[in-house]
Amino acid sequence: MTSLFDPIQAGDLHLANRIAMAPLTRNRSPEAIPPAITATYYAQRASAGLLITEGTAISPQGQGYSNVPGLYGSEQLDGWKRVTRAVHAAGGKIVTQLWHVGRVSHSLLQPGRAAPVAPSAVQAHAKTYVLDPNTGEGQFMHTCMPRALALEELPGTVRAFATAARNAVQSAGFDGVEIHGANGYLLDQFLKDGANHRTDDYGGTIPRRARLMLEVVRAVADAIGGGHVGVRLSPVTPANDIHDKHPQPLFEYLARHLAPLSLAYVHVIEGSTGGPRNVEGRPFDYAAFKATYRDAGGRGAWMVNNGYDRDMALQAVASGHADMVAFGRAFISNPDLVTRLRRDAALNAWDRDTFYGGGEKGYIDYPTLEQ
Ligand code: 8OZ
Repeated sequence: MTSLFDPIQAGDLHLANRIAMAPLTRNRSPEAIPPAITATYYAQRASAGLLITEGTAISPQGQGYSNVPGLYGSEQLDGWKRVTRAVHAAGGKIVTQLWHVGRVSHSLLQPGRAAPVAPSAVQAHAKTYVLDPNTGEGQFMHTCMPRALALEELPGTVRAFATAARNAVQSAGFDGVEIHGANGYLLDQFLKDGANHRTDDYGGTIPRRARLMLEVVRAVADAIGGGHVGVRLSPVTPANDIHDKHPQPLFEYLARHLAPLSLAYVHVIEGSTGGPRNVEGRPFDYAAFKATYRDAGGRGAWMVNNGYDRDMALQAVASGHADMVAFGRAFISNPDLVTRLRRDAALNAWDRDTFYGGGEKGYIDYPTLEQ
């Protein structure tokens, strides 16, 4: 029987175990440049089979929160190079999460203080974290009314994902990338009918709404090889005010079209991101979603996330529900989470007050077990 602690080949990534560190926004990268402590933070957690970085903006327009890192400037890539070197020296594997927030942004964070972009001019009832440009104080602010991307702009959006992927692997030394297709950000906005009201070839039917996502995944796979690419999806999360009337056929369509791309993995958030695993009024059959992917020839690792504890994770892998399990908050407070899970040791509690922003406190000072 397969164990959570067994190695796995995920596309071209050979991973020491089936435990991933989920992407976690930490807002500690002023000027979008990851500082030296970020290298320490990820290296401390390098015993994870796979580290997935926090969401990292592919372009200035893709930024939606203050002090989030990027992949579009040479100093940003140098900052990440320091991270990947430290992780590799510690024996780990690390991919970066390619992020475009779409409408979940504020004009204060956009180039030229322009409106954020989206499939359609539909505002999200959501908040984003913004530093006041005058005082430097952080506060949660309502997202701005977006403008709809013009048809002619979409090839540039696709190219921005591919360029960021190439930079991530060739300049910053990452082992691959994860495309952020979840949580109500740009690609999820195109997928779902609550945010996508377009009447052109990128809106309306399921194939049209899935088109931008699939173009991005194919372009990124062409740029760095599909075996170095993962995709994160959240079929029913209400995060960032996103919803769709018929998620099951939408995601099964996506599964059939992701299957031939020889991806490293598919990463599925089950339920409400960081919250309940069942979302009221939004049923979803995850087993059918996975079966659709496998039946269509998809061989990437199936990674699951959201509210897994040790027993659930062991069971998920042993039963074949999943090939890998991603842990989020538990990794913030337990750099040696893999050892603790192996030994069934107690976990450190996390401190919510230091999740977003700040420095070393709550970032690189959580204790490991005595060796
Ligand atoms: C928490 C705070 C800010 C951003 C996501 C990138 O939900 C995020 C995020 C999470 O995917």
